Amino acid sequence: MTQENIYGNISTVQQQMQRIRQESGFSAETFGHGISDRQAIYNKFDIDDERRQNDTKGFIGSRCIVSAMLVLLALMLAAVFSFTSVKYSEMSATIQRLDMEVSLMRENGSSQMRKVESDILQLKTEGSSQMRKVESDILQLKSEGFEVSLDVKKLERNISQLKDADVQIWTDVQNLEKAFSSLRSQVCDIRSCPCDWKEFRGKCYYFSKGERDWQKAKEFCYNQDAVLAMVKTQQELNYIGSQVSTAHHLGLSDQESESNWKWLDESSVAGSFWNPGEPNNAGEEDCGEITAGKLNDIPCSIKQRWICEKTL
Ligand SMILES: [Ca+2]
Ligand SMILES: [Ca+2]
Repeated sequence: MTQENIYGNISTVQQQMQRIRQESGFSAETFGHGISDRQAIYNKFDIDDERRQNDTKGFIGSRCIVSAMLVLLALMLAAVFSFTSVKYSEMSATIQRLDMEVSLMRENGSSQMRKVESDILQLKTEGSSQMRKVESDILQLKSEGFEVSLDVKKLERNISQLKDADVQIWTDVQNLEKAFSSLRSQVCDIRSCPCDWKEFRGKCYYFSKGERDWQKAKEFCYNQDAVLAMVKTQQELNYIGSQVSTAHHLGLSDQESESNWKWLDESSVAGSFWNPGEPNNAGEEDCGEITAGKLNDIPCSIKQRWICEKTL
């Protein structure tokens, strides 16, 4: 639609409005303004009174309804305002209370945080103290372990010294036995045999009081410038047998050759000197003894009394 068409339409409408005014007789100033305008209309078109009264009553009733609605609206607005005010007051109180609670929580949180920090510091302090205690204990244990090690080494040295002393004691015993034998010979030189020795047909015999194995007994006799007794005659066997009531080692063995029994001077032994059934080598018996007046073979490790002899 062009601008010229629009202006043409407007002009057409204005002309129609002017024509309507002229036909109805209303001026532009009175058309559409209140009761006076209506009255003018009534008068113009000659409307009867009853219709006019009804129309006026309806108009007045409409105004009353509008007024009542306005009052009701005002009351509703007042109620809404009152309700809003109450809610606002409650919300303000709630917000204030929440602010206080937040402040209190912050304060409590700070207090608890300080408490936690204090606990952590205390734990660190206690932990350091415990660590120092453990380190001290470790050092003490190391020191004690070192002392124990020293004690063990000291005991080992003592044991070694005791072993050396045992060897020395045994050597001393042998030397004392030699010295004792020499002294006894000097004291008893007026006699045929040393003190505590017995003489029989040109020989001196020593009957021990202690007990030793065959080898130790042999060494004892050697230290006495004697030998384990060798029985060469029946008379000698009878004599020795009469002097002892228990078994005694003699200078007899088959250690060099099994069943080849010889005296220490390599001489043979008479077969009739053996007890019946001997020598039987029962359980490896390689050393000779006298028991019950005759000979028997026994293990060399048996410790028992022995007899030494030496020639006058
Ligand atoms: Ca044997
Ligand atoms: Ca035997």
